[in-house]
Amino acid sequence: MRQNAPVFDFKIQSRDGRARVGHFETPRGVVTTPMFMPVGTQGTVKGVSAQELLDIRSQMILANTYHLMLRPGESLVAAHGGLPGFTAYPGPFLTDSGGFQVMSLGHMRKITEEGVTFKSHLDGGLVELSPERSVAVQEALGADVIMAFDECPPFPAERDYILRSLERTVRWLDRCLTVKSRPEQALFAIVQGGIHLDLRERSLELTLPFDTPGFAIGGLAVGESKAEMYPAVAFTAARLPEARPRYLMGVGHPEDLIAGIAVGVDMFDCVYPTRTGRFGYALTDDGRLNLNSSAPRSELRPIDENCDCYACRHYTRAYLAHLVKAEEMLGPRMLSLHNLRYLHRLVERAREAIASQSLAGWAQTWGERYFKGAI
Ligand code: PRF
Ligand code: ZN
Repeated sequence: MRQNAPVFDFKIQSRDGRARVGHFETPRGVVTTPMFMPVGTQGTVKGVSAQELLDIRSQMILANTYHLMLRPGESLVAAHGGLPGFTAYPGPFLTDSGGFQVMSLGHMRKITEEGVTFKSHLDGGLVELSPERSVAVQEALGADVIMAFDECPPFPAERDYILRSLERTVRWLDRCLTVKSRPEQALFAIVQGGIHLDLRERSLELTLPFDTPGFAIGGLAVGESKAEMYPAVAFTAARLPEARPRYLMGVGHPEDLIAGIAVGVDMFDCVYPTRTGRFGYALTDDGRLNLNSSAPRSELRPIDENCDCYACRHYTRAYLAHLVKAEEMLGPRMLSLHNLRYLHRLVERAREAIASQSLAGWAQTWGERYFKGAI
């Protein structure tokens, strides 16, 4: 029997052009959109504690089926009552289905109608993942939103391959919904089709009838240029139902969030803020500040005067640059925390701009300063 969440009541409060501010309720709390999800692949946002995630007002954390099924195994997570018990983060979670991670991390992948067989990146053992197994693992992990098991073709890929792949992704969606058994979890479908608008159209035509409580835009940010990605995002978002949250997977950079929000995207996730933080970079309205360089080492001001994160309230650029230089772990930790807060604040500011019908002007001003940003 097909089971999905009784559509979790996505409500839109305000609009500005195609952009919207909305919210939806999950069993673990309300999520206000547009929003950005920190990536906690292994059940931890690298270097950031659950309390710190709450402090910077994260709303929902992304975790991965692929990694957690291989280690520590979903039963151990289930024994803790699911991801919130395991990780001590009490708010909403979303789990990705594993297909994308198999493609980017697994070795010797074999994709058939049944599913994917691959060698574990941990011990080389053969592992199988299918729509049924992905849903079973995601049910054990206990996230509030779970994702359909899909295939994200590499970039570039043959048109014909992308077409056959997106059709199979729809058959996999059907199988996911058939075995899904926990009504409190909402399953989002994923639209594929690469950068080809006619293939996006085909994917939409086949996927929309499933009327899932939310829809994701997959298959992008895999190596194509922004000039190729943005039209595909705009095209797809414009054809997704108004009354469902739209999630652009694996995106992105601050400018991608703003571009996505402008065309009606509601949810984003990306490793960028934490990864670039680990490399010693801090996001600011004046661009990306490199704390590996010499200039910040003498600056007695915070990364960002307007930021309310712990790092900006307590530390100077000079101190943080010292931590980075000395390879002290507090450095990458604080930069990850700040960068996540920067993206949360960015979407908060976008929500305010939408509510006051000033998104285009705000985005223009933000972009001019961010890209001038020779700091
Ligand atoms: N599918 C899934 N997860 C993803 C993607 C996808 O296409 C992407 C694409 N950038 C990121 N994460 N399941
Ligand atoms: Zn900060």
